[in-house]
Amino acid sequence: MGLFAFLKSKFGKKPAEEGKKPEAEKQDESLKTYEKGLAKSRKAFASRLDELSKRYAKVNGDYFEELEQILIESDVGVELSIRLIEELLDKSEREKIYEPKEINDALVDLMFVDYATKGDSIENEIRFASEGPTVLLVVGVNGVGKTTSIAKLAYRYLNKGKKVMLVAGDTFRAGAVEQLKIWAGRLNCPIVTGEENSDPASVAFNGARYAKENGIDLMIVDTAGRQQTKANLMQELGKISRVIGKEIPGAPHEAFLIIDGTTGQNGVLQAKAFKEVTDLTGIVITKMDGTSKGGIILSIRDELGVPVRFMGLGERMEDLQEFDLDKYLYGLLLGSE
Ligand SMILES: Nc1nc2c(ncn2[C@@H]2O[C@H](COP(=O)(O)OP(=O)(O)OP(=O)(O)O)[C@@H](O)[C@H]2O)c(=O)[nH]1
Ligand SMILES: [Mg+2]
Repeated sequence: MGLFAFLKSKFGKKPAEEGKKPEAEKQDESLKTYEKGLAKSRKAFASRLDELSKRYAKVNGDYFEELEQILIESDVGVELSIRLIEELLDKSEREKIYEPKEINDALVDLMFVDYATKGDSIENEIRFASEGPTVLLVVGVNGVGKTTSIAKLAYRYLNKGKKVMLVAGDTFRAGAVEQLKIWAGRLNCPIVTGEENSDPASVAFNGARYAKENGIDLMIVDTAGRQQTKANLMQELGKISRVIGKEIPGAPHEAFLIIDGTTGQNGVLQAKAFKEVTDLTGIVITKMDGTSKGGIILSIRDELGVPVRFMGLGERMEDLQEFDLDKYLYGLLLGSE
């Protein structure tokens, strides 16, 4: 069975069932969030694939060229797009597939296989240390959604019964500490802050102390937005990590880079630069609801091998979803509307 058929049978509309289990309801909610959050991307990608397949009776060179263009414009990345099209051409010739719809299905299969076979495991939830506090460091350029994603992640793990605390490591931007304090108040979780313009590493140190002494399960460290081209600011991240690691062995256990999904291929450049100074364990792509270029996820995976762990599909707390490849492809290709 091709992936198209598989996704349809997995997620396609089923008649309403009485007395659904809470777990199944959660799954439905999550799928709806994907469908809604990826509406723009779906419109740009799936509708164009569909439209293309209707214009050609049989695939030919022009068809593949148009297909490549759609991939590139959806931010799948030039290199990966070219490779996908080459593989597709090969398959078409080898297996004598000339039907446009079949080719499109095969493309989706290739996208799936390409993603699923790269890099490490596909477990996306935060991996908790076997004992002591688990530390998550959150980094990224300015305005990508670090602080709000932190709030959403805190919300997620508070709901799972974890003791969560926040550390206001952005001592640089006026108002940043206040912003995180407001979130801590709303979420009702402890926060460690420092003075404006104080050394973020010392705030992180105080945070780590607090976490150890108060039996915290998850300590999330916010950091100031920084351009990947500013060497001194990038090195500061290394210092923060080292200081935390001295207090809590193995920390930071997780380091997430936040990328704004609307920035396109520049996100890939950011990821490369941040990867050099921190041991990134995951990527969170935000604002997917605001872009029609949902293919960015594939190119990030292709070029970095760092997994996308969470995806921001809107502004509600629940809109930060664990990344799920099936749901993503469903939302990108088949969802409602
Ligand atoms: N629509 C949408 N908006 C988002 C999402 N994630 C974040 N935002 C918005 O993006 C804006 C910036 O978010 P912040 O969390 O303050 O970004 P930041 O990276 O902490 O910014 P700096 O601290 O200034 O570097 C806010 O208006 C958020 O509401 C998302 O998934 N979807
Ligand atoms: Mg911030």
